[in-house]
Amino acid sequence: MDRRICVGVTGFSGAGKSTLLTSLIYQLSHPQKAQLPGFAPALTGDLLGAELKPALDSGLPPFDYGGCLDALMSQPPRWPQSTRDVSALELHIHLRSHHRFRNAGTKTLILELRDYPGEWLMDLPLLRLDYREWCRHQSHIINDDSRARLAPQLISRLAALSPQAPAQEAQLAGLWGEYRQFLLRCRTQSKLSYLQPGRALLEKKDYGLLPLLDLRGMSAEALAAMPDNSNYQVLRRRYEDYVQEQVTPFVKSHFRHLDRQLILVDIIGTLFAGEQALDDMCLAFAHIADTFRYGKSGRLNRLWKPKVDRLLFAATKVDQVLAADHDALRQLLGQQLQQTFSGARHRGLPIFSEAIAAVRCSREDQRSGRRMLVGHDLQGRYLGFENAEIFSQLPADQAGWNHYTGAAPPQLRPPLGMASGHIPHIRVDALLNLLLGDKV
Ligand SMILES: Nc1nc2c(ncn2[C@@H]2O[C@H](COP(=O)(O)OP(=O)(O)OP(=O)(O)O)[C@@H](O)[C@H]2O)c(=O)[nH]1
Ligand SMILES: [Mg+2]
Repeated sequence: MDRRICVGVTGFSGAGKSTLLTSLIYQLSHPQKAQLPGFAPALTGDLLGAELKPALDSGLPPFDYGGCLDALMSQPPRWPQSTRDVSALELHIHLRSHHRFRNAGTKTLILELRDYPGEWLMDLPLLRLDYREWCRHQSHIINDDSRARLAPQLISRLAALSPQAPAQEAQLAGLWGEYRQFLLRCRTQSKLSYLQPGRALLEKKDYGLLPLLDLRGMSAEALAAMPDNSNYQVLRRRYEDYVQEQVTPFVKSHFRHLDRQLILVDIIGTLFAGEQALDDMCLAFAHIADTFRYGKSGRLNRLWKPKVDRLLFAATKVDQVLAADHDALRQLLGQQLQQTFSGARHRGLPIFSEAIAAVRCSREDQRSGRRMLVGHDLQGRYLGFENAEIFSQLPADQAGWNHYTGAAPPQLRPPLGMASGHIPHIRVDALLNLLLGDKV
């Protein structure tokens, strides 16, 4: 009997989704070359191999494994190209069967992997909120220092936009352009996570979805009675269209099929961006937690009875820091998750965390008695560096945060020599175990 499991792989742009999928597929398809001691079937020799097939039933475009692998294995090696859309694939994992009554001697686990942008996940809370509620929610978070200081003028202009005034197309279009730039700055400059509409970060489309930031003293009834051509009504309709045309189809056609969800987190990038970036990551975790707890929210619940039985968070690219710091990274991620998921609401949702590098780009060396990382930077220059030490507790004050400011480790190029058939990694086997250990 073949078994099937559908796993969603997500993370914000650049979190390492495509690279991890490529490494995972490669490791499982080449069990003799892969080093997967933490994955029981590989250790016992029961992992016979895996075949890649298109996930035809999903109706989704195929994940470009060939292209990603070619990039990693080319001379000089390159990273896969950035992807912007959802994609899927099936991996038929062949395992030796020890079942007494089966004579075939093998069994197959069909692992369907679906890669989709984490930015889409950040849009799911919209299903729980009507436009008025979303405005209040945005008004609350946008006035937080980490966002407010990036675009003070835009925020005052949005706050000054009168709900009842007749909408002026040119004014709204101008504001939307600025708002989109603001969201992009929140991501690239401040490494913030909880940004809506999430799709605006990925594509330059005219969603025109703006929050009205000052709805104080206006009841739901008063807002509903506003003229059809008022800013409030025009923006409310755009919001509803976005939810209807972008968010709902994603849940219906894709999201609700997931059995397990893997969420990749660039915790190194976030930590080195500072306290506000880390706080915002926790805010995003809280909303992810609510999404997977489905719970009480009418609309989301009608669309989706989640069957996700396991939520996995993985810190990626840990090869950018010394092995001595890997555990601190796991501790930090674990603490943030614990804070988010410890509430009664989330009890019973199994969550796990790991720290991995899909493709290990550095190795450790000893120079003048100090441990260092050596590798190549993105331009291919040979590099030796020691990263700022990572502590397993978050800094208690600004002075503590200064330790991380401006000290982010360099981005690395994939290592040479993978064409010989071995993709070095860190703890991808442990991740596999968390993902599939109970199914094989
Ligand atoms: N050092 C290191 N860097 C990595 C690793 N995986 C990914 N990266 C870096 O992260 C970047 C993004 O990786 P991708 O796999 O393209 O990430 P993604 O989540 O698919 O990104 P999008 O397609 O843009 O959404 C790469 O270009 C590398 O610079 C890793 O295991 N180690
Ligand atoms: Mg990608």
